[in-house]
Amino acid sequence: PQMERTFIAIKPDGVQRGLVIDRPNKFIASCSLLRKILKPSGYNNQISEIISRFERKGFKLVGIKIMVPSKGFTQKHYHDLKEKPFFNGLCNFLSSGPVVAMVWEGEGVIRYGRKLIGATDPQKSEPGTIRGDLAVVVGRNIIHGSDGPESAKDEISMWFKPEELVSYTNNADKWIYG
Ligand code: YYY
Ligand code: MG
Repeated sequence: PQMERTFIAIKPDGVQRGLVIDRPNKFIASCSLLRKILKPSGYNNQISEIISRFERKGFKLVGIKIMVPSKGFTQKHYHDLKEKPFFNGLCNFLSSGPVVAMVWEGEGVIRYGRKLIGATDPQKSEPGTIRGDLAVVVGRNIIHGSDGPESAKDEISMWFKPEELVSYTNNADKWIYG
């Protein structure tokens, strides 16, 4: 397979709404940092929702962390949009709370990851997509995904150090790729 990697981030709204992991007892119990951050939100019902959609597809998680990015960091992340009227609000929002930053690997994961996420405006995202199923307005569309090979490369290197990414063989790989 032609392996590639993309950068996916669950924005502060997705974290606070408890859409990160859908089996809190199983997953959160194993991660004290997540437990501390997610408990106060009170929405612990289906928090693996987003991660599980990538996982069930057959993509492989090779990096994950939770952090509150600084305003300056989010401005760098969204530098392409700096002329837009919503740029300042967007950066304030992305730096307002914990973000779950991830790198996913797989054949076609950059383009297909965008399909799983759905259109930028949740009003236009198809049902079945993450934004279509779980979000209502563009300013709170709960997830980010790199929009092409260039941005994937740039965003991965911005958000992760090389040693934070893990290459490994998944037992299911041969059943996913043949
Ligand atoms: O890549 P994607 O997140 O789907 O959209 P972008 O055009 O890169 O915009 C980034 C981010 O900006 C979007 O997820 C929400 C926000 N935004 C907004 O608040 N208002 C708009 N009219 C367009 C985008
Ligand atoms: Mg974008």
